[in-house]
Amino acid sequence: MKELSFRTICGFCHTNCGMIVHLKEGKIHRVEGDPDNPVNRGYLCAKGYGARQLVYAEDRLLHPMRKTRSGFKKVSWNEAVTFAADKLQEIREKHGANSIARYIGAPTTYECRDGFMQFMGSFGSGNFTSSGTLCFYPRVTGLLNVFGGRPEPDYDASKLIIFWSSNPMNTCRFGLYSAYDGFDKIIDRARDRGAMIVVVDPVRSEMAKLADEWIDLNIGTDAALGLAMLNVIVSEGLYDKAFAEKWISGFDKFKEHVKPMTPEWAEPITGLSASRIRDFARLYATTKPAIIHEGNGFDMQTNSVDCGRIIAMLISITENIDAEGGNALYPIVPQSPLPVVKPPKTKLYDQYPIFPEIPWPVVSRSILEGAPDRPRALIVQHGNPAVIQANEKKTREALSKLDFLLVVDIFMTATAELADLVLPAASDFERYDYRAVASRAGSFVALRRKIIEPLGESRSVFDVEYEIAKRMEIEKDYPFTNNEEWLNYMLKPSKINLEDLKEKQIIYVTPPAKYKKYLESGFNTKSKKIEFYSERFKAIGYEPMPVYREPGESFLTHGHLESAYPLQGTSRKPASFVHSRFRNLPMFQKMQPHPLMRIHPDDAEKRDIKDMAWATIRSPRGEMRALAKLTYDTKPGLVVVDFGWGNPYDMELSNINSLTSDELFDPLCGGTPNRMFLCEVAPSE
Ligand SMILES: Nc1nc2c(c(=O)[nH]1)N[C@H]1C(S)=C(S)[C@@H](COP(=O)(O)OP(=O)(O)OC[C@H]3O[C@@H](n4cnc5c(=O)[nH]c(N)nc54)[C@H](O)[C@@H]3O)O[C@H]1N2
Ligand SMILES: Nc1nc2c(c(=O)[nH]1)N[C@H]1C(S)=C(S)[C@@H](COP(=O)(O)OP(=O)(O)OC[C@H]3O[C@@H](n4cnc5c(=O)[nH]c(N)nc54)[C@H](O)[C@@H]3O)O[C@H]1N2
Ligand code: SF4
Ligand SMILES: [Mo]
Repeated sequence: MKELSFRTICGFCHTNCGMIVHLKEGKIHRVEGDPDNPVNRGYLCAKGYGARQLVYAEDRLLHPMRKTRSGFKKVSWNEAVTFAADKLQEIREKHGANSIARYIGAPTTYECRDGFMQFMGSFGSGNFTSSGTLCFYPRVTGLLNVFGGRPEPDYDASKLIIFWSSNPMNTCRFGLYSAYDGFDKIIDRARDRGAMIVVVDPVRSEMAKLADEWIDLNIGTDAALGLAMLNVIVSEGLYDKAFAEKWISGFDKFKEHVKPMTPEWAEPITGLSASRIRDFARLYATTKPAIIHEGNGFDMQTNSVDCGRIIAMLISITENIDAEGGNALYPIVPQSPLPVVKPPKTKLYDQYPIFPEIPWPVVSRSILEGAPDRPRALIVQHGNPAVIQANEKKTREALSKLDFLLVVDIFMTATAELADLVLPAASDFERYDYRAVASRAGSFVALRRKIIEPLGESRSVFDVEYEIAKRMEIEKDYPFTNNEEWLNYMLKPSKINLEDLKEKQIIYVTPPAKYKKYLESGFNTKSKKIEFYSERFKAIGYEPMPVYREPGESFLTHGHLESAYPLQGTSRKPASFVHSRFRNLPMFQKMQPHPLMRIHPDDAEKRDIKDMAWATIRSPRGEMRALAKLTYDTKPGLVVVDFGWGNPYDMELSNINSLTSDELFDPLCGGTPNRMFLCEVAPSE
């Protein structure tokens, strides 16, 4: 039988590569990269090739499942929707509209980003939470507060590329949402141009191995490095005075602020010599244009927002902001607002007022403490908090204490197992969806296509939320009733629709990037300038200028733990998986069956730990097991443990977040230090 082929986009990670799906006898037969999608130009990573296994997985959730005393029971959609609507109605009558909260995981698809948004609006609850405190929100909060935008690296004209706490060789995340004529060729092209590559990372990451220079600072000390670089740039006059005068607000105060933050001050903190810090600052300030691609490495520390501010200041003072070959503010695809009317913020936002949503630890604590204004019901969509949030034990406790937990997923995950009701989601190949992509050539929209009918009784999220809304008689504000209508509603401001996209697959909706737009309209901040001194932070009682804070769980802040837990632990995202996903699929399992713990040979020898033998890692919170990998890629004293195991189909004691603390926070955003904990390691019995 002839193969039928469809262009679409992968949804397994934020990169959303163009993909061609081939069908045989109505079933997905094979997939390949789409050469005409500017994101990947034909490349697919190994995970993308696993699409067929995911769709036809034996253990895929295909029916609504309701928890009973004797375990989960298959129920009809009618029963599931009635149960959800009744429960939510009952909770609202007893405790008010803010008694529900919506939780999403990493928004690798827009369906994930938007699912249950309008439902919250129609229900009247302003409680939005997610994995955001661990992902890119903390550093983006920092960037936004300095220059009012989140720039994308403009790789193809850059002379110096700094990957700062990012490892896109593993994560394929070269920008936030941008296309580069094949992201897998960015490094080759940079090399051909003679551009220099520097990596700032405590670990010799896959990207560090390719770099011209690896700046191997102590973990969690980026703010000290960045502030010392700013000190060098200011004190050596490596910036344009006219630019600073015109475009930076509070610069005089800032100059005083960084005066004591010399490279000599930063040396014992960062573990980098003062001369190395000076050289790095000079290199960055004098090689133009240059990029800093800041990544997720300092989000899961306790000084993430200020790290974001410091990076923004480095980018600005060197005039790389919105510069060709620097960090550019690409045009944005216009989209409609969701929900149509946003409910007011609740009291749960008060503790971290600059953060755009409620940090999950605030929600979790309110539940555990039985606070009167706590959410009683949680809708978890496309997320797995039980595995990915800090302190697995406490997270599970909080989820278990809810009056009602609704989970929408495609597998029976650790979080789904705790739910009262689990709804089977249609996969990325069974529903319409889209992605807005920024790029030099202009910003475009790419279509995710419904290629096959949803398997079993699985359904798309918008379909489900509308059904529940209808049952509750709160559907009148809904601007859509299914994915097709949602897509058309969202893209109305871009003047394109589903029919156009079906025909063309990719549609550019903005002109090509223009640089230095601030020359015409200033920056998107209150003062229209780059804010080195933040009046907003000051008014809240925060430090108006960024500072170095000793990282979360360190020997300085927690000296009493040092004798029992003399090692620092951090986590790593393996290339074969996205977070906690898909370790139940044979192909993925084969790529990496078990979590690894990278340990320096000196530390291993002291503890009699052998290469590729099982080791147990203990922290003040709990323990996990991993295969030890002896390597010089990590420094003595630092063990690097793989993240993402912990679902029911994984082995026991495999979740790194059984080790991490939910009691230490970035004071500006409530983020937990999932990248840093004190620990000890021993051979496993
Ligand atoms: N220690 C440590 N902790 C971390 C991190 C770390 O590096 N170290 N990383 C952090 C980061 S950056 C993030 S973003 C979070 C990630 O946190 P999450 O996004 O919560 O993690 P995922 O495992 O991706 O969970 C997504 C869930 O969506 C489900 N899913 C997949 N496809 C579909 C679909 O089409 N529809 C629906 N409804 N569901 C679907 C998957 O089965 C999975 O259960 O973890 C954070 N936690
Ligand atoms: N294969 C795969 N790809 C993914 C994901 C995945 O789970 N797996 N997740 C997706 C998501 S949601 C995200 S947010 C992105 C993240 O992607 P990236 O932004 O590339 O971030 P990570 O790979 O999480 O971490 C980058 C580096 O930070 C380093 N690091 C740790 N602590 C510090 C520190 O204190 N300072 C500095 N300078 N560096 C530090 C780590 O050693 C690591 O090499 O990846 C996305 N892509
Ligand atoms: S999982 Fe791989 S193929 Fe899919 S979007 Fe991410 S990088 Fe592309
Ligand atoms: Mo993330």
